[in-house]
Parts: sequence; structure tokens; C-alpha cells
Amino acid sequence: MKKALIIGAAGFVGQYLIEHLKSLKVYSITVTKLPKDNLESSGIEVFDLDILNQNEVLEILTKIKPDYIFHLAAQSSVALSWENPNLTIDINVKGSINLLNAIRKLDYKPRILMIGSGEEYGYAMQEDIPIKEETILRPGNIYAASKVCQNMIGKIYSKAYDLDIVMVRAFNHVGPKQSSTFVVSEFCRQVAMIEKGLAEQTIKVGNINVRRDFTDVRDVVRAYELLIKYGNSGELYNVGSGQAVSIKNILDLILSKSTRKISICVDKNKFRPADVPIIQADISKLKKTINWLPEYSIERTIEDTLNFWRKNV
Ligand code: A2R
Repeated sequence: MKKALIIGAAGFVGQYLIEHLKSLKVYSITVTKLPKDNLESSGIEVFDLDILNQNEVLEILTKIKPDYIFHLAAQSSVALSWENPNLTIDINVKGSINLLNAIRKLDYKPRILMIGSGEEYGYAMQEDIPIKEETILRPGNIYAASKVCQNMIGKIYSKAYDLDIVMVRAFNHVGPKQSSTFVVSEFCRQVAMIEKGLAEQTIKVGNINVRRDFTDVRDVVRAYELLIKYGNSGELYNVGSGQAVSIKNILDLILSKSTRKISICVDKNKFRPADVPIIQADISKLKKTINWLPEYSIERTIEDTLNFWRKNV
């Protein structure tokens, strides 16, 4: 049985990855979470770990000796990255360096999957859409810049120290249980509140003209498990649906599933200092390497996310 370690497992993706690995029945699973986080899951070993603590990182790796490490720990919010750039750089860049330095000290080579972001491409040229892995990076926010840096360091460490690293640029992922700091989850939450009579029948939106590439989190974790097994060492893969949908289209879809008539109100406070107009992945490299395609339609994802909030507001 392979030993899988998930770092940052209490987050959105981590919880789905745990369930996916369990369902495959070929892994012994260890996960880490921050002390303040809750993580309920039977049949797995759970440790507290702040990735900023270099000694703790080495201790856990030495103890577990994982074959595979899924590095999910991050400050993952673009909005928060504007408010707190230092924290974003600390966790995403310094945290990743702590992990890679600890791996260098081991007497064997685990394989690590490092998760970057489609945001790294930023202001891609029209002719670069859909975006291939080798496209020039033009990050448009602090979170994106931190992930560019993380993946560059991953590439450098893999070459310089011969570490077994596979890197990902994950485009927007969505699904039930996602924090409402992310747009699709927030719209579903607002609709669920309205349906329960807990909010006015108006939904507040920011810039809904931008187009993004959305993938269901359950498809994303399937891709991660295949990539850690079959991805090429030192290489980077886009993980997305390959389609770009406007936030407005998503909102229309959510509203069409609501039992109430809801109006839209543009709230300038929800606009970001800068917004990239379109992000869409070219996923041919991913498809060729792991023979993967998304299985969840955007309609299904929205329905499940809306139902999650209907039960949880
Ligand atoms: O801040 P929290 O309590 O949500 O904890 C997050 C955790 N985390 C840390 N773990 C260890 N040491 C730290 N210093 C530290 N700071 C934060 O990482 C959270 O539980 C987890 C990241 O999960 P999410 O924010 O829910 O991100 P998600 O959507 O699961 O994305 C996974 C990866 C990230 O690298 C994203 O940047 C990328 O996929 O899109």
C-alpha cells in the first residue's frame, strides 16, 4: 500500500481528496491540518501542522515517510491576498520552501504534487486563449504572483536537487462545501438565504463579465491522484475544464434553479482592484498524460452547491 500525505487537508479540496483516496482503497492516508481547523474523518491519521514551522514539517515527513505528498496548504483567496499580501507570500512561497527543504533532508525521494493556479497566467493575450502551459505568465494579483513564485521554485528545486516534483496550475474549482469567499459558492449561499426569507430578494454582485474556467472539485481530486501517479517529474500541468464561462452565465444558471424571483444589484465594493477578463485552460497535455476528462457538468455542480447551502444557511 502506498503512503499518501495530504498537507492542508482541512481545506476545500483536501476534504474531497481524502474521500477520493479512501474510495480507491490502495492508500494508507495521513493528513495535516492547522491546530485551529476541524477535520472529521475515520480511518486516517491526522496531525497538526503549520507549514511555516520548518522543524515540524521535517518531523512529520521523517515520521510518516510518505510515498506521495499532496501539497494543498495555502492562502488561497485572491480577495484576501489584496488585503494581506505578506501572509499570502509567507504561506504560499515560504511554506512551500519549508516543505521542499524538508524533503531534501530525507534519505529517500517522495513524489510531491504542488498546486499552483490558473490565475498565474493572468492577463493572457487573446491569441493565447485557451492557455497552454508554456504561455508567458502575466499575473494580475498577489495570490497569482505567489503561485507563480511557488511553481518556479518547485521547478528549480526539481532540477537543482533532483527532487520528484509534479506541478499543477489548477483553474477555478467549485462544489458543495466551498467557502463563500468564492463567487459561485457565495451566489448559491445568497440564493439559499433568500429562499429561506433570511435576506432581501436581491443578489449583490461584483464584476460578472469576466469569464473563468470552472471544474467540479470532485473531478479535480481525481486528476490530482492520477497526476501524482502518472505525471512526469519536473513538469507542470493545467487542470481545468477547458471551457470558459462568464460569471453572468453562472449566475443566470443559479437563478434559474431558484424557487424565488431574484433581482441583481451591482455592488462596486465587490469589485477588485484589477480583474483579468478571461481565463481558460488548454488541457491537452493533461488529457494526453492521464486520459482525464471532467465528469460533472456545471449544471450538476451548481445544483449540488445550491442544495448544500439550502441545508446549511
Ligand atoms: O486558513 P485555513 O484555516 O483555511 O487553513 C488552510 C490551510 N493553511 C495552512 N496549512 C498549514 N500551514 C499554514 N500556515 C496554513 N495556512 C493555511 O491550507 C486550508 O485548510 C488549506 C488550504 O485550503 P483552501 O484554502 O480551502 O484551498 P483549496 O481550495 O482547498 O485549494 C487547495 C490548493 C491551494 O494551494 C490553492 O491555492 C490551490 O489549490 O488552488
